[in-house]
Amino acid sequence: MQYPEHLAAFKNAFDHYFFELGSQLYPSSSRLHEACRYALSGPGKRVRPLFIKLFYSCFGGLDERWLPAAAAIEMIHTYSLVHDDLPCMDDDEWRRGRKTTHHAYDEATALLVGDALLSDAFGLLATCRFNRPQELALSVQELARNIGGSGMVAGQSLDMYWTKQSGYTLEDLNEIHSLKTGALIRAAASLGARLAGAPAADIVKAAEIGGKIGLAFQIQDDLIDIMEGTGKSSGKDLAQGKLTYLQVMKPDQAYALAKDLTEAALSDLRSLTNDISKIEEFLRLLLERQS
Ligand code: GRG
Repeated sequence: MQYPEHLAAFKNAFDHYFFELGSQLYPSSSRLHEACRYALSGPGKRVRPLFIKLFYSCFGGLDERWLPAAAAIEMIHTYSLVHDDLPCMDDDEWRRGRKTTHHAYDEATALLVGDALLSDAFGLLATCRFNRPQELALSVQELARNIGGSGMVAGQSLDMYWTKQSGYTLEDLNEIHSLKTGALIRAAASLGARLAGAPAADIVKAAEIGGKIGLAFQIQDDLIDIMEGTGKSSGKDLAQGKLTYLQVMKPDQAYALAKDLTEAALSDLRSLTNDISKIEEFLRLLLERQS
């Protein structure tokens, strides 16, 4: 996916910070540290870090305080991918154009890489500077809720339960993907707003907007699976009996749903803040992405 200049600048700033951080957190030549650096150095799109930055700026944040928060969220995202790729889950050999961590190393190491990234992400979040000290505790609580046993992990569990089973509805799909994909983007949106010092009511709304954006992102991810020449192995999700929106609706309906969710997110944002142009540009880019 090609980012316009200003988004590419944010992404470059993030990548620079993130790679330095990987070397600082995991400096040794131990197998675990090497594997952590390997997992962190995969070329991701950095969608969640960019959402933190964009929500931070949107609610008036001006400095670089978004970087550690964005890195914490990307570490959690990376942990979820490393664990999702394991043989007991999605059993994937390739991720971000490279061997998955358990193929490059071994299963036990990949499991421990995920454990390390998840734990160290919270350590990093604890270093973030908020305008009001109590906001840090609220952020930790909110992030944990979004990714834990009633958040992303619950979504993954439901996804595994329903994969290869029939009979699920659009409501089931919405619930699963709101948890599995939406919850982390929800957390990114509210964390960006909270760091910028937004009022409590706006932080709640930012989280809701993040949830809508997360679902639209997942629907587009499902559409990419059936597109030719997108870099994803075409039709892999469908062939593996994975839970996708295209099991319950046609591609044009799925695209319309993603578009509606994006427009609803933008309209909600407009009622909160004046300058949404950069988020709007990013959302439209994500809606039309092919990778
Ligand atoms: C193992 C607890 C646990 C959770 C796993 C994130 C996840 C939950 C599974 C990954 C598989 C998947 C396709 C999830 C849907 C969310 C999604 C589209 C992830 C890929 O995110 P991108 O496209 O990836 O932002 P990059 O590589 O660009 O960071």
